[in-house]
Amino acid sequence: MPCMGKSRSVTTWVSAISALVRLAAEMAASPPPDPTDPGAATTGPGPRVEAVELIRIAIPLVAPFRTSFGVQTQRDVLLIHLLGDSGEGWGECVAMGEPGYSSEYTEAAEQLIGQHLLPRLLARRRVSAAELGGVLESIRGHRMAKAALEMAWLDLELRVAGMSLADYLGAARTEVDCGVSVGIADTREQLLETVAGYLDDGYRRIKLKIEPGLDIERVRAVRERFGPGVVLQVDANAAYTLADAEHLGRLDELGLVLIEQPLPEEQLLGHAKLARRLTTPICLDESILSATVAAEAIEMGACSIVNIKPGRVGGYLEAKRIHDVCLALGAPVWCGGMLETGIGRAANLALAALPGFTLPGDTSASDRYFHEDITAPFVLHSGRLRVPTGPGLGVDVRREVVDALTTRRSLVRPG
Ligand code: SMG
Ligand code: MG
Repeated sequence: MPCMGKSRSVTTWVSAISALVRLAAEMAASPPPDPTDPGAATTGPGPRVEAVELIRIAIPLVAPFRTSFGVQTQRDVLLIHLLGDSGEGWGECVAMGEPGYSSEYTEAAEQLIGQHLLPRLLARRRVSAAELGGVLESIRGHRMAKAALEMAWLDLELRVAGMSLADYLGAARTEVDCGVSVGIADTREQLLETVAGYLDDGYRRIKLKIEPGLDIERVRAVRERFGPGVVLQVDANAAYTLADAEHLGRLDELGLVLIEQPLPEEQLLGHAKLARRLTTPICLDESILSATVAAEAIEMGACSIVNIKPGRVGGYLEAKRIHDVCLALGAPVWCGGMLETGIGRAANLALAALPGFTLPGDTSASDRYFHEDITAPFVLHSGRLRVPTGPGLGVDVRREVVDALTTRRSLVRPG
């Protein structure tokens, strides 16, 4: 009976996928000691860190960036500067000045790092980047704070080893396709002008921020002005509810690559229900906190595409595990952005060079964000940025620029 045959094959297919998802989730929860896995393949016993500078900078944006949760006019960034017995390492915390994108924010991250994270790490003679997650496991959450430390540890460790982060993570390409995230504009005309400028710059994909009331007509205007050839997607930053499903369905005729995070962070089931009512694929950002969540979200149909932001998930090693899980499950991924300086941008480009990153990311050129960056600027060439090849993150920090932007500085030492 064809009907029974179909249901048997569907059952087999579902259980095969479930097994794969379980395996992926287990691997993500406790990665096996595989020497090709950066999480396991340490570059040595880990550096000895003698002091850590916590530096807060205020760096103005070239233009205000409005999202459904607020407007940014400058970035309040926490930088981590490790001073080790064998060299230095830099990290950047992606938390924003206010807890609008997620519950983390810069001031809290600085406090947590100084009072809870660094004391645990510095109490050990040596800690490798791969061990860092385990040492900090007893502290719940605060993934952006942990990721900033991991970035600095990776930079120091890989500089000593003479290896680039891209090679360490398993990069498959030397340059990556770049998209740009366009904030909510005051008027439709301003939006069209901004998009036109970015297309002239050569960006390969446009992401429009949306919110209720500034969505369908704005997106339609961009589609009509620039035509079907422009790769277009939208990001709601959790501004809708499931009751908006019919309204969001009006996006379906606009040929979008995806809609990013329409519902609040914790509503995985809500996203699964919404996905069944849209033809536009759902991509999750805020909701994806780990490789385990990514596997579960894909399995339950909450998303079919994942935005990977290392800061949001606790660091580059977890980001790599999410990449691996998504690749195994056939879900495309792309690298998100948090308005990073050249430090975080360098690391994101290394990640975005991994084979599963098949969609252009929010890895835009430095001049889209800042008049003057704290590293040499990343410049767009034919819509792409080059992946740094030098040891560690592969960038040198311009200390005089950092100093000029510094709003607070403290030094933490062991014991
Ligand atoms: O770095 O180009 C960037 C910003 C990309 O839109 C972007 N990020 O939800 O994806 C997102 C937002 C989070 C930060 S908004 C201040
Ligand atoms: Mg987003």
